[in-house]
Amino acid sequence: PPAERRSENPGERPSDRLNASSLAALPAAVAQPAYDRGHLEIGIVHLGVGAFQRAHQAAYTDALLEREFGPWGIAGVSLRSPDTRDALEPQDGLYTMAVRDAGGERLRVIGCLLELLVAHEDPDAVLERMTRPSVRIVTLTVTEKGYCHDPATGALNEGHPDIRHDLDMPAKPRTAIGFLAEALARRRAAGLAPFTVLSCDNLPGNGDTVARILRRFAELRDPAFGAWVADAVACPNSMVDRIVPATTEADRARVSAALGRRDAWPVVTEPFTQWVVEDRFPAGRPAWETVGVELVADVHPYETMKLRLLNGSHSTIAYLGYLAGYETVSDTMADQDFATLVRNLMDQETGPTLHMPPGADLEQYKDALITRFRNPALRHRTWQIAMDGTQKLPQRLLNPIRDRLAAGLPIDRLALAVAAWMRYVAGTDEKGQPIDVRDPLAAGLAEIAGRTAGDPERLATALFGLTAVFGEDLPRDPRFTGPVVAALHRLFAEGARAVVAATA
Ligand code: CS2
Repeated sequence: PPAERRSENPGERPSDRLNASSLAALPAAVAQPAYDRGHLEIGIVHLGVGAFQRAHQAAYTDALLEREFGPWGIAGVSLRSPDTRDALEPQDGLYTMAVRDAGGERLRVIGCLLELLVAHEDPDAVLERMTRPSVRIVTLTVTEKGYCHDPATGALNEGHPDIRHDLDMPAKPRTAIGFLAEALARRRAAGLAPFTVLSCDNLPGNGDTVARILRRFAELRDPAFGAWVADAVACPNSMVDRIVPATTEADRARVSAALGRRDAWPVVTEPFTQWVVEDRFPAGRPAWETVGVELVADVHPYETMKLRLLNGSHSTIAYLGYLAGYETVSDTMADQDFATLVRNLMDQETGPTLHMPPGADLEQYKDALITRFRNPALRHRTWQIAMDGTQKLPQRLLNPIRDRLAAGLPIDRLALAVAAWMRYVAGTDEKGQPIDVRDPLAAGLAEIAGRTAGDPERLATALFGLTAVFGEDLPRDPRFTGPVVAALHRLFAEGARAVVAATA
């Protein structure tokens, strides 16, 4: 819905709205911050203030402030869309987090988001916050495509039009990378210590990735600056996990009714939450370990476990479930054949590629995932997860495929998932209706779909040509292309339900 519907209600008075002055009147069942928001300083700038960050990183920092007050308020930045700012500014940055499962719903108003900025409207304001001495961390959830990189190699895409723009006009950046670089350059010039850059996106080695991209970008601006960034800026890796579907109108209505005043943009999530972070914060950090964050030396095993088991299964559910006509993850998982396929995918294909993190139990982790995917209180749309497949496939499905092929092992279910993505980006569903394919490469995907006109062999061959997705190796390996093309043939001929039932 357009922003007006979220933020403006004709005739609404401030007291009808969730905000600082209406907090005192909230029902006792709704938890709310007891700490002194008025004395909270901005210590973190967050780029990409969406539902995920509000239900994850902000929820941890809010819990921390409740235990131990400190200078860790958050300035939330949207790069382009004004929607979050328009909804939360009249609420003084306050919003409700609804934690839901079959057992019910718990509500808490989160208080650590102090202000909301829209970079596209006012880049100077964002750069000013990022160069404040009090700011010690910049966190990011800008989604995979927000890194403007080549997903297959993890290198900066130097030809990306927004990156070109940010190199030409460094003081008016458009991308997260451009903002980080300009703010760091200003801090360096002012003799201020750099902030720590903490990526919270679902990328393999997300800290290493942002470090690599940022260094290259800085080097293109000026080699000496590039060397300084490489030397001085810490970019710890992190694994983030919490399922946070897009908020619906029904969520807004239900939460507002429970509050007795309107919350234009609550977040709705599950009870499960996990955050594993490498402890490299030279400028200091909140004592997040006191509220459940796992601070470790090496995030890699956690991240691979999560990307392959959770996100790999999610993408499989998204493409196959959507094609089968299922609207949500839990609807898809209610179909026994799909549930069996997902379990077998983890048991027989993705799970065996993992080196589990210390103390983690693979069987328990998979059991918990199945329960989480089945959560009937979340309406997590298959269409939402299906977005940006070109950015997600490498780490979720293609890297486990590489590991299995290297070990000479079969990839039937993983190949079916890749074929389902291909069937999905063909752009027409099994009933002949158009699919709204959202992807940074959508134009190229549509061109390929049009040119290959539903011929599975030609469609697959053309898509394999996307080197940024499949790399140079997989398209040349018949042990990969063979099963994918075979599965794609069957998806076109028999439909997703029949193929899932036969493959499960
Ligand atoms: C999902 C993730 O939309 C997607 O691609 O797979 O957002 C997923 O819900 C989170 O990573 C869970 O931690």
